[in-house]
Amino acid sequence: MKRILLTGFDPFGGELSNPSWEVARGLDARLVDDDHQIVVAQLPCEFASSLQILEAALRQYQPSIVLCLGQAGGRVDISVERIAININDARIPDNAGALPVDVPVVAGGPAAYFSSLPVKAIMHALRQAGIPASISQTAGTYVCNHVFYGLMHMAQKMDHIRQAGFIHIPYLPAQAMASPGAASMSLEVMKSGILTALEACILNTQDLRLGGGANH
Ligand code: PCA
Repeated sequence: MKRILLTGFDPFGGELSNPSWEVARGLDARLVDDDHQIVVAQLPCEFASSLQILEAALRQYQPSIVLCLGQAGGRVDISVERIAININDARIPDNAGALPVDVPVVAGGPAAYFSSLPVKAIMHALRQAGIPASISQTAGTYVCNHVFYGLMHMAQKMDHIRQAGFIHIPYLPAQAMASPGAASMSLEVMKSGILTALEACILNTQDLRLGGGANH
């Protein structure tokens, strides 16, 4: 049985929950396409420790697919991240109080890494399933991008990892109640969407060539 590592974050920024962890833990132990099983890890929303916890989970589980999830409050759909950049520039302190500004994730590392997930195939599969989805050209410069970049950096040296990347998900409805006008998506739809995304990863060893560009 191959393993899929699915991660989510602790709540941050005064929120009581984080949809990324609610989705990940809700999918723990699920089988995907019969020969892959989901294992999960909860990452702290902290620059300093998040990648240590992720690295420990990668070593423990030796997954063939790694999908890290994060909350993107205000985004309207499931956004499949295309690129991780080598910069931390925090707008608010992380859960440990750290506020790095213009510090590389990995000193001396390349400027960016592309996701090795089939991002267009994932977007397409989600839309086919009736779940709003898009390609995102930036995961921001906070802890999510930090984890995404660190994941891609580590994955280079871990032969067991076939595909790795990051998906941002919207607020849960309960969170959006506190921010009138903000978009949200139900936990059930997001869980089903992430399962669909993982099936698309297994089915598509090569990405599809579909439009998914943006002007920003
Ligand atoms: N979202 C934040 C960090 C943790 C999370 O769930 C981000 O987008 O950087």
